Amino acid sequence: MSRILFIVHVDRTMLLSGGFVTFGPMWLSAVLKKQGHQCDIAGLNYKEIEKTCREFKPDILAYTAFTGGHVSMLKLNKKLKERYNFFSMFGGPHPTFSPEIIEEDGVDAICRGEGFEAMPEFVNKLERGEDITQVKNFWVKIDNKIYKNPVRPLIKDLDILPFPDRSLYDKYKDYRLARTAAVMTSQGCPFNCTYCFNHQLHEMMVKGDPVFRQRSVGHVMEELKQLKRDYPKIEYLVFRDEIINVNKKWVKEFSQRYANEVGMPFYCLMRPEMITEETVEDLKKAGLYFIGIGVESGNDFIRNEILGRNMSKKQIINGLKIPRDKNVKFSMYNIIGAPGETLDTVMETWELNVKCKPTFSDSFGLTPYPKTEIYNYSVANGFLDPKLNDKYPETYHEGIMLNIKNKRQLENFMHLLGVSVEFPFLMPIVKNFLIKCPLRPIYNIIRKFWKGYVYRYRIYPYRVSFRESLRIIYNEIFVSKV
Ligand code: B12
Ligand code: SF4
Repeated sequence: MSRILFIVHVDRTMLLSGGFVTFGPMWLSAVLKKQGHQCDIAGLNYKEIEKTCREFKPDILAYTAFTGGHVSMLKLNKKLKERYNFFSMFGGPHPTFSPEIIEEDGVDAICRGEGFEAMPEFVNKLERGEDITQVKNFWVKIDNKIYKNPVRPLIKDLDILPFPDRSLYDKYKDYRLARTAAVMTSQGCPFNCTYCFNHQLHEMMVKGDPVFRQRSVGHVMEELKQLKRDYPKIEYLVFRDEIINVNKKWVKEFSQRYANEVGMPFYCLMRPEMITEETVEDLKKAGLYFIGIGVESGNDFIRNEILGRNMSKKQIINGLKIPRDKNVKFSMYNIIGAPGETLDTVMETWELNVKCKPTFSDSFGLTPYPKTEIYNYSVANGFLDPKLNDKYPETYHEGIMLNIKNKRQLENFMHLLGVSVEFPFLMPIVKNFLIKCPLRPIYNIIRKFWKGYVYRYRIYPYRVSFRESLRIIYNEIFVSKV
């Protein structure tokens, strides 16, 4: 039996608003526990990890790293290595696409891609003192020599996996108090947007592997019934799947069974051109309360040629009209600061948002993650200096990464977009005056307050208590990195 301590970004106050759990460790913990190992979790905080190390005495520290967040993980791991004796392994999106982090001091192994089969195989071999240099998906460093292995095929049937181990987070009070929980019914996405990790993943995988896999409706229902039993406080579910409605037959069966067997309001994500009357009606009967919709840009060239979204403005407008007409709330997500972005193109994004009348409009700065198509394009066209590879922000809410004209004004616009979609009469003053003032930190605070307000009054189907909203606002301003 090995003792494995997962290290992830844990934002305690965000746990309260639900959905902010990391599925990699939860799912891996379930698989590992089934094979007799013990697992625990700690946030990215030296004191918390040290305390857990003293009490839990882990053999392995297992980090789930995103690009940007990996820098603090590497630093922390190095510091811990000076005091404790453990094997360190890194998995998640960053090592998957930037496996060269194995060269960093203190990193013993990295896992590329899926860990469901690879991690238990590696842990078992390590425990038994067997050869760990040939485990597929893993790169290992022994006496400064690096052993690189190819990736293995993806798991085809997700139903063979146990349910994610939610108890991993039980130690956090905010999590125990939460009224919202997150669920994942699928892995992967069949689309190829240039800024998303899915297209890199498709390229990396074994030829012929299915890109998108979804658990059976029955398997999901069993998990949700268990969740209701174990966490009776939960009133709202957030489906973290990239797109819930890829498979129409699945949606039909899910809608029917969910209404009878679970019957809780829920949030999910959809692509605009895939929204149909039938899907929304079916899902609404089941409990659909809020849809998150990526629109990304109102400019056709940026949206389709640069970001690879492949959808017309007309498809977006028609798609979003459906939830609006059926009284289902929805948010529009926008990307600001892509190559070619100008003060005119962001105005097109604002216009499209205003036309579609979302419940909430949010925006993010384009962050070209290593090895994505947009990264290569940005470097090749002088928008990004590849030497900045270690300078990724931990979050893409704060600023714009690329070198583009009028960057500061575009960042100001990004922070003021949500408010000016809600109150379109503000746009002349935003455009002609506010974005020109060097007040970005203030605009960022306005945006966070607005988000806090929307969360309190619109996003949740239940009345968010005063205490909960105070914690959410506090978190948005002082703590949140997600
Ligand atoms: C749900 C989600 C979120 C949620 C929850 C985040 C969280 N902490 O888990 C929210 C909305 C909060 C979020 C926020 C952010 N996200 Co996000 N998110 C996702 C999403 C859609 C699913 C992640 C997931 O749970 N997958 C399911 C699990 C099972 O897969 P997995 O995590 O990859 O784990 C598997 C393997 O990687 C491996 N593995 C994982 N950990 C480990 C550890 C070890 C030791 C081993 C051996 C193996 C291993 O095994 C697992 C099972 O196969 C992904 C896209 C995607 N499909 O993965 C983006 C994604 C991970 N997010 C991304 C980003 C950028 C962010 C933010 C930085 C955005 C921001 N706000 O600025 C923040 C960072 C939050 C943070 N620091 O935690 C990027 C990461 C890109 C990159 N190169 O790092 C992704 C890939 C999307 C994209 N843009 O392409 N996100
Ligand atoms: S639709 Fe969403 S999840 Fe799928 S490739 Fe595009 S951005 Fe990624």
